[in-house]
Amino acid sequence: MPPDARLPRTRLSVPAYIDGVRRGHRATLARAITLVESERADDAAPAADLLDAILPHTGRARRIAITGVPGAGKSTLIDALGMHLVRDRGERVAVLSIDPSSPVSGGSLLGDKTRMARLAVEANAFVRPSPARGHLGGVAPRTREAILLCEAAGFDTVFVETVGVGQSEIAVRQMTDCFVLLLLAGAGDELQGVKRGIVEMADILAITKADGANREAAARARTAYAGAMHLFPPAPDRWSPPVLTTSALDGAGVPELWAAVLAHQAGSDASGQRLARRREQAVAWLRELVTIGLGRALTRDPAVADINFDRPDVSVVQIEPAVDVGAADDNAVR
Ligand SMILES: Nc1nc2c(ncn2[C@@H]2O[C@H](COP(=O)(O)OP(=O)(O)OP(=O)(O)O)[C@@H](O)[C@H]2O)c(=O)[nH]1
Ligand SMILES: [Mg+2]
Repeated sequence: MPPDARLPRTRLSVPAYIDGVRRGHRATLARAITLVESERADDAAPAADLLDAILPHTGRARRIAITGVPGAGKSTLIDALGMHLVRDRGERVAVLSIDPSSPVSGGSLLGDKTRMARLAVEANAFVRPSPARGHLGGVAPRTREAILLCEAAGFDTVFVETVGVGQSEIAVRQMTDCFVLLLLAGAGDELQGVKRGIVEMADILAITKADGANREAAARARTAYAGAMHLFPPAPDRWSPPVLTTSALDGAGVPELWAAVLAHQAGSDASGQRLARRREQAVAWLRELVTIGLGRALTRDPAVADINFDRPDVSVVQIEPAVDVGAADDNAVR
């Protein structure tokens, strides 16, 4: 191991990050995401400056969430979809793969790269696993900022892969335009632990691994889900979530899935729903930043650190009113 392997890599200057990201330089983009994900106090100001600078160049990508229970085939399907976009449609695709960071397994960072083996080596693709660090159970704390950086780097589509554990879907839905739920055939939703609320949030459903011996079961599951979808109240723009079957293995249904994403986008653009959703998301983001910032400011405050909460006479904590929410959070909200 080289002597400095355990030390953090040296940071770039803010203009170097901005320039590299804007030119779509993937190594710089990866380092810029590391900077905004950093919890080091001295990274906060450069991260805020970087986000400030790139913000005017954001907002143009399609933001697509791909979710589903562990092993539903999310990574493999994103690989297939991404290849369809890069090869057949000449687009640039970024994938933020949110790893659940299991303290036991240490997460599957390498696993995700291998399951997107084809896309990971494409010049017009960027695959980035991010540790979730326990934040809301599955979405990395700075996923939203990472999406913005990918947009500033010129990617047409940003996929966010998140594992289906409930809370993370709600968080990821608050940063994407289209929510694709992957389901396994032959398991039935009650058996695969997919909560009704998550099915209700989905804009598109896909029964995965519809190939080989599984093809018929997938078709049956599709029919069952398509019937069940009618029981949910219609979306505000009356979009009716289609249920498709896909195989990442033989590519069946992959172009159709992309066509459904585009149809959803066209519909939500026409109805104004996408804009409304992004506005709501910006408000939710602000709220979250304020909460995180206040929490950090509180825990860093020496007056708070000195309090012994175990003392029986400590029941009410008085904090000085001037709470510094932190430069990064303050500047990032526009
Ligand atoms: N037959 C078949 N197998 C598939 C297909 N897609 C994925 N698999 C297999 O299913 C397993 C899980 O696939 P992943 O893509 O890693 O699933 P995931 O949902 O990303 O899993 P986690 O990220 O661990 O939650 C792998 O062994 C894949 O080879 C498919 O379309 N057909
Ligand atoms: Mg995966």
